[in-house]
Amino acid sequence: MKRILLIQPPLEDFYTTPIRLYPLGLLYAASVLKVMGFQVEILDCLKPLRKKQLPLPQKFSYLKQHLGQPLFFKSFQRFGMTTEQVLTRVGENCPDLIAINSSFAAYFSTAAELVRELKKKFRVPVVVGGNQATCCRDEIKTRVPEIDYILAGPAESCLPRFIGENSLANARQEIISFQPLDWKKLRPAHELLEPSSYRIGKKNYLSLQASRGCPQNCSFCNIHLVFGRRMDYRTVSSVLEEMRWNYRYRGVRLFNFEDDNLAFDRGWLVEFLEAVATDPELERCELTFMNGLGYENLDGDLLELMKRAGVRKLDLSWVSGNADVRQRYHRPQKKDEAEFFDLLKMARRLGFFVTVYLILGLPGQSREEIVNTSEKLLEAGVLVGPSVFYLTPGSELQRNLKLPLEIAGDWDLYRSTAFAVETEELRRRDLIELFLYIRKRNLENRTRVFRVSTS
Ligand code: B12
Ligand code: SF4
Repeated sequence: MKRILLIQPPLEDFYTTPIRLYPLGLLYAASVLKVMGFQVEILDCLKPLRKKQLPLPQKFSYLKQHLGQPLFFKSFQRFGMTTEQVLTRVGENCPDLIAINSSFAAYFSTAAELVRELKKKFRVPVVVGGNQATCCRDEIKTRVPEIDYILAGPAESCLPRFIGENSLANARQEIISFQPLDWKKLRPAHELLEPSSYRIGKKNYLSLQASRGCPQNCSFCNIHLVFGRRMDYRTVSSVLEEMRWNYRYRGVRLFNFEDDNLAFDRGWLVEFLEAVATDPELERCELTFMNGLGYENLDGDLLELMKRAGVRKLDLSWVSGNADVRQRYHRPQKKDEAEFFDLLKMARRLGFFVTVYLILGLPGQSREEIVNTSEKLLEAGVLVGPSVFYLTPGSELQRNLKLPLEIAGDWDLYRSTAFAVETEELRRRDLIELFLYIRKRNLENRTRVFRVSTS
């Protein structure tokens, strides 16, 4: 066993977010395999991000009347390579093992179709891992028996075990142990990607993680199934080393943190931001936290420090403006509404471009609450990020919500664009209207928000 090809599969949806498709999980998997002596390559099927319009799947036919209307999605699309292109690239690579990332329930059917085609054409074992593989391992086995192995959990633990149990290493590889590796001591294998393929505007970017795990219990979240409930931070120096190396050798100028709760330990964050702010080499770099930062530990001092460290945009998740709803879904409760708005005011004064994310359609949320909250936020000079509620496999809500099997059992519907989960208060029509309403109001406010934030 020598060559392993890691694949980020194509996806099919009404939209995607091109600036966040960095295959970080696969780069960690690649790093583990490299440490174990394998020859590894990455095939990112989302690069280049070609789009092809597809016929609207029958199961989304209820959206047909809305497609193409202003501010709504235009059409259902395939993003990335065609299956034929993937098969050609795999054929050229001649791998001994193919390992596919499956992060999303919503896109599992595309990944599954790819596996079936790969298995028809090549006599090569296929392994699948990632968030979706972890949360739905047994179900995947039943649904797609063509997959040879489904590996649950972080690559740092499941891959060494898998290699050991299946005797996949060859005699020349000096593997002393098949024990889990410490993710904090690994650096994701950024070098396997072409830097110029990952750009935001004119800047090369990358995504990275400084911490894993989250002690909160938000009912709609399933992250603990992969990374656990304990915060586990890297040392500040190792994060800086990763940043400097990529700055120097790959021209990276924007570092996007995909941590789930980076601001949990305020002390760590202060130390990190101070180190970036005073590092001569990283002086002109930008930091983003597109997966959102917890606002509970943020304050004026920290915001000023963030500014000095090259943060310009803030993505904050408030979920709902109704404290009862936040409590019902176990959101952190340390800051009340007044304190949250004070924070927004400070952030705006310092010139940050702020987006506050709301979920639309949690059971218990009402139309009035969402409209009032959105208006308050727009009044405070921030943009509103509308995130239509979707199910995540293995989350408390997904397990406990009483939904018809046509919804609960159909992973294709585990995406916000499906507007799949209707509640007593909010039917599908309401969700679509609210989504469009927020987009329209954002647009009306965008110029004002941008002007203030850059002045
Ligand atoms: C960045 C991100 C995105 C990016 C895309 C990332 C990509 N490369 O494809 C964007 C912004 C586009 C995105 C979109 C969506 N996302 Co998202 N996203 C994330 C996020 C925040 C970080 C991913 C990441 O880099 N993690 C860090 C890496 C290191 O972790 P990891 O990927 O899990 O990898 C580890 C293990 O899983 C494993 N592993 C991973 N791959 C492999 C492969 C093999 C072979 C093996 C053995 C192991 C292995 O080892 C890795 C290292 O330990 C995750 C949450 C999270 N913390 O993971 C959600 C997450 C993946 N997203 C999720 C969802 C649902 C979505 C949406 C579908 C939601 C929606 N709006 O409908 C949208 C789709 C929108 C669209 N049309 O594009 C869910 C998926 C849940 C599920 N199982 O279905 C997650 C888990 C968040 C959540 N709990 O809600 N997302
Ligand atoms: S949503 Fe964020 S804060 Fe809540 S449990 Fe998940 S990772 Fe933690």
